[in-house]
Amino acid sequence: MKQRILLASTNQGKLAELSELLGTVSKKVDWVCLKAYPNIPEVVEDGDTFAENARKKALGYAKVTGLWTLADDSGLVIDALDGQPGVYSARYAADECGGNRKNIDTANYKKVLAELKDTPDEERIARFSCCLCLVSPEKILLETEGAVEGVINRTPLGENGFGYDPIFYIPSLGKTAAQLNKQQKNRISHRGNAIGKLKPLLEDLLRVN
Ligand code: ITT
Repeated sequence: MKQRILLASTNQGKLAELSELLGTVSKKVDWVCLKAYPNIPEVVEDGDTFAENARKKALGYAKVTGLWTLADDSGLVIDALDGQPGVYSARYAADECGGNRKNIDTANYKKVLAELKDTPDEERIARFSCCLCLVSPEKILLETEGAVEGVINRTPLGENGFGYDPIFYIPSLGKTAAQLNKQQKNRISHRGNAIGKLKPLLEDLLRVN
């Protein structure tokens, strides 16, 4: 029998991406996402780390629904900004753009570029980080973390992706994340990396359950 798992996100794109990256393991899962629970109270992401937020989200929704729940949290960590925007990545420039969700991605990366205006090239080191947490309503079952290292470019480049992708330059590829297609990004991304680590662990877990 398939194991039902709630993905703690309303983002259908995330569900499709997860299912694709998990490959055959995903066929053993009956996935649902938060769209199926329109009235569920939102779990506030107020942790200090990605791992804490993923854990909090997963346990919060699992307790309310009684389902195994998978949650993720991710963001951009910049060494020269003491780890900012970090857990604030999604809303880093929220004040500057008056809460206009449509422009938030551009406002966020423009704020990073402004903050790093005087930072020399060799100190513009950054990484995207992603934490995944799978829980039952009672306990944590699996946790994984993935990251991709890069450098903050001085100008935005590329049209693909979202968020900070246009300013995240990956030296080994000679491109920003926004210049990669979906397959290329999945291969190297923090999320792809964390899901890749989850895959064999989930396979084992589903075998014994
Ligand atoms: P949820 O509704 O599922 O929480 P979200 O958009 O808040 O989706 P995340 O928590 O995964 O997504 O990421 C937080 C922010 O970090 C996101 O809004 C982006 O600004 C940034 N980010 C995360 N992954 C990224 C990626 O692959 N490329 C560019 N920016 C990314």
